[in-house]
Amino acid sequence: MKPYIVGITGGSASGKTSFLKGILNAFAPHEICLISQDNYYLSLDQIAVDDQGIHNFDVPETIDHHLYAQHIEQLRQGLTVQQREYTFNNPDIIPQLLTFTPAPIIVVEGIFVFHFRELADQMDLKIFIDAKNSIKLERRVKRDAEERGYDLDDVMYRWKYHVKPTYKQFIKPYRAEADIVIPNNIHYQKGLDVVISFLKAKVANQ
Ligand code: UZR
Ligand code: MG
Repeated sequence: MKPYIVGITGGSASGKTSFLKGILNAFAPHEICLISQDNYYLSLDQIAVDDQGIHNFDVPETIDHHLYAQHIEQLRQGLTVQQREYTFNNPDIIPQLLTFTPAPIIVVEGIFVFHFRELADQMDLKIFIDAKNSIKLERRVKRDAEERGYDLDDVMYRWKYHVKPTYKQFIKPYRAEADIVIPNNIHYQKGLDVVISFLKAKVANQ
């Protein structure tokens, strides 16, 4: 059995995580394995600060992409992989040890997964989630407050100086090499349905 590797990228807060939750919900756990880039962030002391002394999480160097690529390769070979959960440096959350089990479909998700060639070259299908900047910012403000405990000034600063420039430099250029672009300004449900049907057929034919 050769797993089918699906890559999902898009700008921060474009809706990657919720789109792929929709995919995961449509399959039994043994049929699909999600391995997110978030879990490969380096620790805070290894992340560079900008000229204002603020950590910049939006550059590819913040990701241990060799380990990430190696784990994907191991899953392809049918090996189980373990990795510590990333808690976004939230001291209130105790990180868990995540176990990734090989499956017919492996989903690789994150803002730089097309940028890292050792990841992109392993993908059988590339999906780009696309949303307007204004919509992404709105979602980002809400999420960072609710899930990551960041205040508004912090979110706006990062958006302007880290998130927007990185989108232009490291994310958007790869939209052209995606197989499917899912617009997510209003909804993505039908796009999601199409992707699910396609992946169901892949699983059935394996
Ligand atoms: P998505 N990020 C954090 O907010 N905190 C961290 O500790 C690590 C990452 C953010 C990162 C990036 N930037 O924009 C976003 N910042 O997570 C990527 N600041 O995640 O694709 O789900 O938006
Ligand atoms: Mg996400």
